Amino acid sequence: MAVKFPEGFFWGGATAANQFEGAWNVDGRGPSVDDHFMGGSFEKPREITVDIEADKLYPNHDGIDFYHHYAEDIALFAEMGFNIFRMSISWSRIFPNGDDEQPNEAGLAFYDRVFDECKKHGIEPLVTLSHYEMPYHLVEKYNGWESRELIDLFVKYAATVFERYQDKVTYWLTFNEINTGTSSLGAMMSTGLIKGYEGPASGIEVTPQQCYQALHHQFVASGRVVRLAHEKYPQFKMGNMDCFILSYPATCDPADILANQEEMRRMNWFCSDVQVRGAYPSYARRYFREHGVELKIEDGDLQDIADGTVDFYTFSYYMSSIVGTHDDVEQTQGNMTFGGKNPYLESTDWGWQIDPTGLRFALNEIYDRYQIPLMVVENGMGAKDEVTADGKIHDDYRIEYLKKHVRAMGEAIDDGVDLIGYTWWGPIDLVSAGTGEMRKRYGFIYVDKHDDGTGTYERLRKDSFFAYQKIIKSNGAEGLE
Ligand code: BGP
Repeated sequence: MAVKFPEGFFWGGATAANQFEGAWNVDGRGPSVDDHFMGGSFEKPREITVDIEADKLYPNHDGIDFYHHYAEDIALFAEMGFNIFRMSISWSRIFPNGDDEQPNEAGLAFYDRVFDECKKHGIEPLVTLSHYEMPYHLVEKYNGWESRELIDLFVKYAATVFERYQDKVTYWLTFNEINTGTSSLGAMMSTGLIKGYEGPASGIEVTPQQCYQALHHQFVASGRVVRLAHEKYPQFKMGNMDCFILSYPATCDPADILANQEEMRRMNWFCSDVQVRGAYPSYARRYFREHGVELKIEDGDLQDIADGTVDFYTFSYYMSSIVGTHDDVEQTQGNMTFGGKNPYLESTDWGWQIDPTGLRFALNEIYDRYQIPLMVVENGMGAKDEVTADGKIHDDYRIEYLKKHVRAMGEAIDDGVDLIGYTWWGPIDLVSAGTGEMRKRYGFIYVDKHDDGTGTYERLRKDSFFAYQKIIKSNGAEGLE
C-alpha cells in the first residue's frame, strides 16, 4: 500500500548560516567560531587557528554566498515546491561581538529581506537561533558556554530577533544538535570550549565536567527563551533539535543490550528528556557521579528548565551504528561521533551507515516517549557529484537515499507517529560542518564552488531536484517507486 502523508505536511530543506551565507565580514558582521576553522577532508581533520591568517583557507568565510544569492536560491526552493525552509540566524551578524549594547541594523535588515522573500513564495521559515556557531569574541572572553555569562547574552540576542521578526517567523529551534555538546567533538562548534586552542579540531580535550556544565547553561538559556516566547508571542512554536544517532546492540548478549541502553541515553535521550520533559532524567545522577560531574546549578535554573519545555521535537537523522561489549566490533564514522559497523548496512563514501528502516524505528521510539509533534529537520547524503559536459548531474544515489527515507517516514506515520515535516539537509550544496569540504555535496542544487576556494557560484539543478519536486507535488503519493 502506498504511504500517505497528512494534509499540510511540511516539505523543505535545511541549512545553517555559517555553512552557506558567506559574507563573513560584510555589513558589520563579527567573526564567528566557524570562521576560525580551516578546510579538512575525510582523512584530515579541520584545523582551528586563533587568528585568521591571510595565507590560509577558511571555507565558511565565503560559503556559497547565499548572502548575495538568497533571492535566486529561495526561488529555486519554491520551484521544487518547498513550503518550509530551515535556516539559522548568524548570532554575530546581529551582535558582532556577542556582548554589544545595540544590535547591528544591517544584519537585522538582511534577515528581513530573506523572510520577505520566503513569504513571497509561500514558504514558512523554520529558524534555528544557534546552529554550530557563536561570536568568536565570546570564546576568547568566556570559553564559550562554559561560562554562565552566555545565558543572558543569548537571551538578549533571542529577544532581539523575536521582537524584530515576530510577524515573519512562527517556528523556532533554540540550539542545533544540542546533544553533540556531550562529546569533545561537539564542544568545538556547539559549545565553543576552544578558548586559545590551536590545532586539529579532533584534538580538543574537554572533561565531562566542562561538557555538562556548558550544556546546563544551554538548557537554562533555552528554557528562558522558550518561556519568553510563550509569554510574549503565543503564536510561536518552539522546538528542540537533537542529532539522533540511533544505535543497536551488537548482539543479544544482555551486556550489549545494557551498554546500548546507556549509549542511547547518553547520546540520544539525555538532552531531549531535559528539554521536552523539563527536568534532568533520573539516570543522570548515577552517570554524573561515575563521570566526576558536579553541576553548578543556581537558584531558578531548574525552574527555567521546567518552564521552558518545547512544543515540538526535531532531530537530524543520517545513520545508525551498533554498540557492543565484545572487542570484535569494527568502528565506523559520523561527523560528531564514532560507532560500531553494522554488517547489514551500506555506507556513504564518508563512512556514514545508511539505514532508512532505522528512521522508522527512531520516529516510533521518539513519539512513544514524548507524544508531541515531530519534525525531521535534517536528513541527507553527502556524495561526490560529477557535472556532465552539458551541465547535468545524474545523482541516482541521492535519489535512492531520499526515496527510502521518505518511504520510512510514511510507514512511521502509518504506525501512528505525529510527524509534521521533513527538511532535507543541504538542499543546495554547502560547506560540510565536519570536514569543511565542498566536494561532500548534499544538494538538489549544485553550486560551482570548490575546495580550493575557486568557482563561479553558478547554481545547477541536479536530477534529484526533479525527484524531490515530484514527491512534494504529490504530497508523498508519487515518485517513491
Ligand atoms: C549535522 C549538522 C549540519 C550538517 C550535517 C551534515 O550534524 O547539524 O550542520 O553539516 O550534520 O554533516 P557534515 O556537514 O559534516 O557532512
